[in-house]
Amino acid sequence: MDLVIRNGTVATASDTFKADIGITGGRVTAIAESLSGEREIDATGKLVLPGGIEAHCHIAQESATGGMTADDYRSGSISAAFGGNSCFVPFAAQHRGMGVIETLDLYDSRAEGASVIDYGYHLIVADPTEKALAEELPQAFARGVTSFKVFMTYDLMKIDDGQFLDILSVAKRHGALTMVHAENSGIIKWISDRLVAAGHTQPRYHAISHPAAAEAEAINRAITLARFVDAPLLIVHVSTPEGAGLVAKARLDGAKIFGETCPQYLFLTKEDLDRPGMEGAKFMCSPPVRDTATQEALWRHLQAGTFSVFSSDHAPYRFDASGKLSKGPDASFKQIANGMPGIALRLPLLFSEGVRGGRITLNQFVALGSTNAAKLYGMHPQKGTIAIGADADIAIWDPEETRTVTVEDQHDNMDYTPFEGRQVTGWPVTVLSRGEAVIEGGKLVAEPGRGRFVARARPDFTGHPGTRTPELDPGWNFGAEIAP
Ligand code: DUC
Ligand code: ZN
Ligand code: ZN
Ligand code: ZN
Repeated sequence: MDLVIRNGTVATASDTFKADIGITGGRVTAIAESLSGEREIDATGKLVLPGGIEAHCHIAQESATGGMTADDYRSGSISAAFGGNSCFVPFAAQHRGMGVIETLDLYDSRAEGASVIDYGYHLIVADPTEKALAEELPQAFARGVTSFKVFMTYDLMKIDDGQFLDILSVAKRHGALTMVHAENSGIIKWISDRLVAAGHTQPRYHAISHPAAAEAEAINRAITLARFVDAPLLIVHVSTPEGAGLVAKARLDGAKIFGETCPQYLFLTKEDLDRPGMEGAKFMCSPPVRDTATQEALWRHLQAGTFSVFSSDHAPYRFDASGKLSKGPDASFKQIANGMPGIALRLPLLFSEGVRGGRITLNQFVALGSTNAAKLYGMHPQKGTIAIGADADIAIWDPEETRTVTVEDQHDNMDYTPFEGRQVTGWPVTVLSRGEAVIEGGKLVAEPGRGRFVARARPDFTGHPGTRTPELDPGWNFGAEIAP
C-alpha cells in the first residue's frame, strides 16, 4: 500500500469505528484493524472522515451586473481544502445571450490548471432558449454537468413558471437535479422601492426587503411546479422555518424534494446588519440572515432530516471598493453585492456547534457535509464516503483543537470573515485528495492544477417515489418529457 492512515476513528454517514485505512493508486484499497504501508500517517486521537464536498459556492463568477467574485479556482479551492474539503462544485453561470456550451467552455478555461482539489460545476440557466432546452442541456448532462440551477428572483436571471416547468421536464428526462433560488421577486421589489424612496438605504433594510413570506411563497410555488411534473428539485439556502416546513411536508409526501441550508442562517442574525457604519454590509446575503428563533428551528430541521446538504454559499465580495462598496461608502442596500465567504469555515462551524454541541451526530455531520452531496450530485460512491474502491478523499480532524476564528483561517482572497472572533473546537488538520496530501500540518502542500474536473453521473433519487399528475397523460405530446 502507498499510504496507511493508522489508529484513527473512522466515521462515515452511517458508522463510526476504529480502523486503519490503506490507500493504493489514489483509492481506498483496505480497511482493517491493522495495516502497514510505504508511508504512514498516525491518526491517534483524530477523526478520519470523508473529505467535505462543498456543493454551493461562487468561484470566478460574475454577477448578472458584472461584479466578479474575489476568489478564483486557485484561491477558492485552497480555502476549501483548508476547511476540510476535498471536492467542490461551484456554478457555471449562463447570462442572457450566452449559450450553455459557451458557458461551460468559459468555466473550463477558468478552472483549468488552477484547482488544488477535484471540482465540477452546476449550470445556472438564465436563458432557456429552444436550443438550450432541446440540445444544450442534454449536452451539458452528457459532459458530466448533471445539476441545473434557476432563479425565481433578480431581473437579469429570473425565469417564469413556464420556463421553470420546461427546465424541470428536461432535467427529469435526463436524470438531472434542478436547484432553485426561491424568493418572490415581486414582493422584494415592492418593498425595496418603498424603502429606498423613503431614504431607508442602510444594510439593515436588506433583511426587511426580503421577508420570510417572499421565501415561503416561492418555495411553495417551486415545490408545486416540481411535483406537477414529478421532477426532482433541491431548494438551496433555505433561511426560514416556513420554507423548511414546506420542504419537510413535501418529503413526507414522498416527493423528490431536497433542501439545503447554510452556516449564515445558523450563526448570524439580522442584528449583525445593524453594526456601525457600513459594517452591516459584510453580513448581507440573499436570502438574508434572520433571528435566533429561526436558528433554533433550522437546527431542528437539520436534526430531523429536512435538509440533505449543508453548504457555505461562499459568495466572496470584499469589504472594499473592489467588492461590496464598489458604489461608494454610502451605497444603498440595493447596490451592495449579496454574499459572504464561508467555504473554509462551513465544516468547522458545523462540527463545533453541531457535533461538539450535541445537536447532531458525527454521522449526520458526514452526511450533511459530504455524503449526501455526493449522492445528490452524482459522485457517489467515488466520492463522499470511505469505502473500498472510493477515491481516497479524506479529511483528518483534530476534535480537540480550539481556535478563535480570524480572516487568516479562510486562506482566501477575502478581507473579512463574518465569523470573526467565534470560538470553534474541532479542526481539519490533514486533507487528502485521491491519496495525495493537499493540507498537511496546517500547511498547503499541493500544487494548483492537480485538481481534476469530475464528470458527474446521474444523481440517485431512490426512496423518493413521487406521484404522477393524472392530467399529464403520457400519450399526449408532452408525455415523453414527463413520463416516469
Ligand atoms: N444567491 C446565491 O445562491 N448566492 C449568493 C447570492 C444569491 O442570491
Ligand atoms: Zn441563490
Ligand atoms: Zn436584495
Ligand atoms: Zn449561492
